[in-house]
This record gives sequence, C-alpha cells and structure tokens, in this order.
Amino acid sequence: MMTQPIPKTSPTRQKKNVPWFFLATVFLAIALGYSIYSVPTYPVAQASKRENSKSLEDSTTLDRTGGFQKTTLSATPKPVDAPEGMVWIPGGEFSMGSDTACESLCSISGVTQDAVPIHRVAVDGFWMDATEVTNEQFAAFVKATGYVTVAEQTPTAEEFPGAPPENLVAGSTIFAPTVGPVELDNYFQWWSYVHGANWMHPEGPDSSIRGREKYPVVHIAYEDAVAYANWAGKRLPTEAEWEFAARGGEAGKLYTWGDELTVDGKYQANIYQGKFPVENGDAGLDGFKGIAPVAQYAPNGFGLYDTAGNVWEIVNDWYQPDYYVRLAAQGAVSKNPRGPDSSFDPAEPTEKKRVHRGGSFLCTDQYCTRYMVGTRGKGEHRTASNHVGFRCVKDVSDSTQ
Ligand SMILES: [Ca+2]
Ligand SMILES: [Ca+2]
Repeated sequence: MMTQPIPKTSPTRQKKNVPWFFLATVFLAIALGYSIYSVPTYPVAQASKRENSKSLEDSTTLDRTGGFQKTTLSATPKPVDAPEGMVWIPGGEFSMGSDTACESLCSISGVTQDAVPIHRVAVDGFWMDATEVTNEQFAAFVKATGYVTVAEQTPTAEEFPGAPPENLVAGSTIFAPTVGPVELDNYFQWWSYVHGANWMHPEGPDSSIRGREKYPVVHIAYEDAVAYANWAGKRLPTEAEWEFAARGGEAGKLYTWGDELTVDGKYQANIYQGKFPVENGDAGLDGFKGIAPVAQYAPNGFGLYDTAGNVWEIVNDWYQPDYYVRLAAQGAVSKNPRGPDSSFDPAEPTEKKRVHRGGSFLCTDQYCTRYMVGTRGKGEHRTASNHVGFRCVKDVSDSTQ
C-alpha cells in the first residue's frame, strides 16, 4: 500500500467553533497524532518528553528510580457466580508505575516519562473481562440498541464551520505501512484518515468483520466504549484497576508475564517484530502480522488475556502526565484513584485525552515499548483508530443485583 499522508482537509471531531483552517492544518495532526501516540510518534514523544520533563523536574523530592514493593491481595473471598467471560480480580495493594530503567529498552526515549514515580495504590476487588471486547460482543450491543459509533457519524458544518462539504466525511484512522524504510520522525507517513473506516470496516470501506467475530473491536472512541459498558451493565476500568489487574498479582515485573520479552524463545503477546513501519515489515514472529483474535497467548496470573499488546485498551481516567507525581507527593497509599478531574497535556493543552494502556500489535522496541506493563499511553477521546479497543469491569454490587 502506498503511503497516504493524512489529508489535511479531513475533519476531526473533537472541537467545536474552531476555524477550519486551524483544524485542517493543526488540529487534525495533533488529534490523529494523539490517537497514534498509542503508537507514540516521534515528534509527539519528543514534545511530551520536553514538557513532561519540566513538570516532573518541578518535583525534586521524589524517588523516580524504583521502589517496587510486594503486591498484597485482598483476603475478601471471591464472589460466586462469575459473570460470563469475566474473571475475578481480588483487589489489594501494589506498586504502580514504571522504573526509569525501562527507558533503555526502546530506541526512542520518553517511554517512562509519564509513568514515574512508582507509587503505592490500593484497589477494591472487581470482575474484569478476560479478553478485549470482541466484534461479536460489540455487534450484539449495536443490534440491541442501534448505537452509531463516533467514526460512523458524519461531521457537521456546525461542528466544523468553514469546512468544504466534501471534507465532512465519516471515517477513522488506519495504519498504512510505508513502501520503504523511513525516518521515524513523521507519523503522517504511516497513518491515514480513511473515509468509511469504522468498527464494521476495520481496514476501510471494502473490508468487513466477517470471520473476525473473535477479534477485538477497533475504531472505538471513549464514548463508544462507555456506551457499550453501560449497556452491558459494566464500566471501564480505572487506570489503577487496569494496571493492578494486568500485573496479575506480581510486583515490579517488566511485562505481564515476567521480565523477559520471550519465554523459551516464544513471544507472549501480539506485538510487532521487524522493521517499522514498512510494508511487509512485520515479521509476525509472535504468530500474527497485524491484529489477532483474542486469547491467543497464555493468560496472566489473574486469567486475563492480551493486556499486553493486540489492541490498546481505553481506560476511564483522563490523561495528565504528572498524575503519578501528584499521587506520590501525597505520601500515602492512594485508594481507588480515579484519575485527574480533567485532561491536560502540556504538549497539546487543547486536546482532551483519556489514558490508553497495554500497547498494540504495532508496538515495537524501535518505536514503542508500551506493552511493558507499567507504562502509559493516551488518546484524544473522540478519535478512533484500528489498533485501539477496550475491555470492561464490573463491581461486585452490580453483579449480585
Ligand atoms: Ca504480531
Ligand atoms: Ca490489549
């Protein structure tokens, strides 16, 4: 596939009453970049590093280099009658975040900038989907409700005043590998905004999800995930719940399965091997070039599949790069933290972003190692792409009613 620069005349959806030229030349780039920051882009990563460093430098008394302590699990008995497809996460207390030693594992620095310091967090027990939400699960929701995702909605002239009508098209962002090797300094080289791309047409209007019932649903914006969760009687996890669950009861491991990327020579998650982002560059040494059906690798200690890799998972927290710094500064165990009250990223202060976790099938040690369990991602909340999905959780009180 030829590289298709993201058309500068395509709309984004996240802002109203913004001059069209501004949207076209700046916002689109930033918004799509943020979706893509889930595969962090070089310019975004650099900008974030610069800004984040400043905010983190302001806190000079904190230990940023380590400090994982033992995970303790709640003694509360596991409730009976597990909801279908969900596993019990017992709750407890753990060390959350990332060690700066992880920086050396990625060719591009900044991976742990927003994931330090390691800080102590306690969460209550909850049920969690064992897998990412699949196409067939999302289809059941749409069939029952008639729900229309953000990517299927045609942007309006009111939303984007001044936009040429031909540019007001529904669509989403798709990874488009380059013909040959490129410098990893411009993500426009490998992402396209594609008219007609949505959860039912994940690679564009000519594609379908037929035969992909067990694949994770993609092209999901935050509000789409929330709508599904509400329908299912569930909710999105907090970032703390997600990381506690992903660690599987272990403490301070680099990955959800341990400290080595492969076990007996075998990959433990669907990520990306080979030259990024080149056409046919993904060697698929983990068994999959591109997205995979859910649950193709061993589950973690709690029975969760694919918390690392396959698709990024939207969590409920707003994104702020120094949130962990502020929690740690409180000097106590943070109980059930729910994230900051609003989104703020100094690098793109006008964008509203939710936290994404776990990395995707596009994460590679050349560009993004955020399949490491303690690291964080982020995405503009109304922008979707073909490597971001979600999973849900359910409180005990909800499952016993
Ligand atoms: Ca793979
Ligand atoms: Ca995942």
